[in-house]
Amino acid sequence: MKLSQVKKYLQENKLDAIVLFAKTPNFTYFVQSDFEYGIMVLTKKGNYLLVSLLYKPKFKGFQAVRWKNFKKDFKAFLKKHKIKKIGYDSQEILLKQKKFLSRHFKVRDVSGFLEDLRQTKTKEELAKFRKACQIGDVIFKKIISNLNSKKFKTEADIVKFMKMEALKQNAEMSFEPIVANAENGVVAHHEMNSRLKKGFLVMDFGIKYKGYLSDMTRTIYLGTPSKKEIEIYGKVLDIQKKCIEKAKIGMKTETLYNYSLKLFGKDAKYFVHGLGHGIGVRIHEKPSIGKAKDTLLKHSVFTIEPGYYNPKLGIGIRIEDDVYLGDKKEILTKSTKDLICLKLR
Ligand SMILES: [Mn+2]
Repeated sequence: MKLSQVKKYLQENKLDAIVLFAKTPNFTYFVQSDFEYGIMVLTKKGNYLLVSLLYKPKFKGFQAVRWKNFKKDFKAFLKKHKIKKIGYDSQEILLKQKKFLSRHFKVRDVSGFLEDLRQTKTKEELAKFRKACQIGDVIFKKIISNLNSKKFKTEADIVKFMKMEALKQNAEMSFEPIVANAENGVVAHHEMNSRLKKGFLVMDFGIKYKGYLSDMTRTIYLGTPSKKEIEIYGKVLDIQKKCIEKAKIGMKTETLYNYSLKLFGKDAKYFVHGLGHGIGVRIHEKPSIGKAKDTLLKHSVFTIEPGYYNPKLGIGIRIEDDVYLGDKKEILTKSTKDLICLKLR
């Protein structure tokens, strides 16, 4: 996983190593798996996973170093590899871990470098995204058919169903799903125990597959929408499609965001968040598609998710896809975006 670029970075920045702890996105990134134990040490000469005797990790490009007595063996390891100056990830570190590192090393924050490194995806990563998105699409289909046969009474029932279906496919949710019906769609967080009723139903959920996170939103309608509601949905969908079409390699993200505002026109005041964000081992990565100074890079994966939130009308709509910007542009989330209208019981 781009370990050669790490070596180059260490050389250029006069660091001896980058040290990462288990259960953090960058750790996941470099082992490309959900293995969650030990300490990772990336050096100019080699890459090491320090683990207790319980584990025997086998990962491409890594050597396992198993400790009997952590303190003693860790010190010996440092001495052997002459590690004094290290980089750490300030975004994902516990206070006690930071203290531990400062005690043994001269430290420098390298989270920005790691974030930039992760922005372009390899084929291997893309395959994981594809699988995550595919699982999400299957779950969406099942939700629609269950709504049709009236299996869900509340928004919370749908969330529970998403979670169970993900587990069945050896995956999990990439974040706590948002399922918001009618006027609930206008607020960011709400109690999900009210009965499903007439109105739009926003479903924003993602799948975590082997460490990689997808993020998709579909908005459907329960009951029969008014002409005005159909019109607003159509507008959001049109903007979403146009923004995907417009996105291209080398484009400033702010340009794309401003384009979406222009398309919203007088309704731009109802679009209250960014247009999208990179995804990967974290749910919000670079690039940020809003008022940011980021650029759409070749081989990046990001969301495009315009929304419309009108508290007066009690209407919330969001449509979100995951897009891969390779030689060709590819929409990874394939669920239909045509407005699905379901009968209420
Ligand atoms: Mn999103």
